[in-house]
Amino acid sequence: MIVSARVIPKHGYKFYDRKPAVIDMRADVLDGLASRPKRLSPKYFYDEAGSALFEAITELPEYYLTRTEIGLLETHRDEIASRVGEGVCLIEYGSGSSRKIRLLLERLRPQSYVPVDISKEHLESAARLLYKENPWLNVYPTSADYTTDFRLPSATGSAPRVAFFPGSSIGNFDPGDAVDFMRRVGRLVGPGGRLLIGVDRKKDRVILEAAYDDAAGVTAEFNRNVLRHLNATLDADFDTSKFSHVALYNETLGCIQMFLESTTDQSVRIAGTSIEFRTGERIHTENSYKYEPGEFTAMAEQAGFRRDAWWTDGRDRFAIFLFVAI
Ligand code: AVI
Repeated sequence: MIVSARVIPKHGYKFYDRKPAVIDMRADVLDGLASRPKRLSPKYFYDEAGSALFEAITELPEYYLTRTEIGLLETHRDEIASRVGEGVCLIEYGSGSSRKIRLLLERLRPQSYVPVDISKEHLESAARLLYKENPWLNVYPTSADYTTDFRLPSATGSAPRVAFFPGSSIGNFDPGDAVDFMRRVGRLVGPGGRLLIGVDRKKDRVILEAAYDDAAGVTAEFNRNVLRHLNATLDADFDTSKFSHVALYNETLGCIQMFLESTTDQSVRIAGTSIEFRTGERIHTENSYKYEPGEFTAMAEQAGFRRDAWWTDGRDRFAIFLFVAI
């Protein structure tokens, strides 16, 4: 019998539950709505209906982000693979349906793939499907809150680590939190480990505002769906027809800001508490920061990375960066 000199752990498929902390949604929502200006965390967008609406957003003609990033991954996957090397442990943050990683797997031939997501059920089914399609790959879905420290499955062994964070989801953090997040990623991948990350670039406000306020009104429904989610989960009685969707590019901050604006004076009950709204009053629901390549590179450097390579599209809309942890 021939025994390979290099022992690669082989477990096929294994689910890891890192037990993400359960948030007190009631307290968090009431606290946000008691703030001035009122705010709701974007994490409440993503119930089942919200996740489906987000998928629909990614197909919209105005929402160039997803298709531009996919184009970049397709065009540059050979170079990405040759820089990253084979046999790595590939960790995807907020993996969702693992759609984008499929573009890289054949070229990268990683030793293991660790999709990390807070939702257990969706993570399980998406990871099982990916394993079925790629039986040569160790797939270790890990349910964890990636904005906090979490342990990688021990089965990933000593393979070099590569974190993948596509979709410009980094833009939904405030810049200081984005640097803290990347510092955390740097600790997880260790010196020499890598971060492959997609970032939406600054551009003309007309293009940006259309991407977040599409003609078909899908983003408006996505925004309003947060109120439906509160109605279902916190026994609230929001009338969604009395809130309009607002998406504005704040040039000073370099971010799209989304709001729900009350179209009338109204009172809403949430978990037994009354919240008053004046006509024109807004709830801030999301920030989506846009970065120039130099600006984002400086943030990654602050977090302890150096830039190895980066790629952008012909219209300078989106960028993918490959960083190495120092
Ligand atoms: C998930 N995230 C990167 C999206 C974005 O573009 O900031 C969320 C989104 N909000 C409205 N449209 C899409």
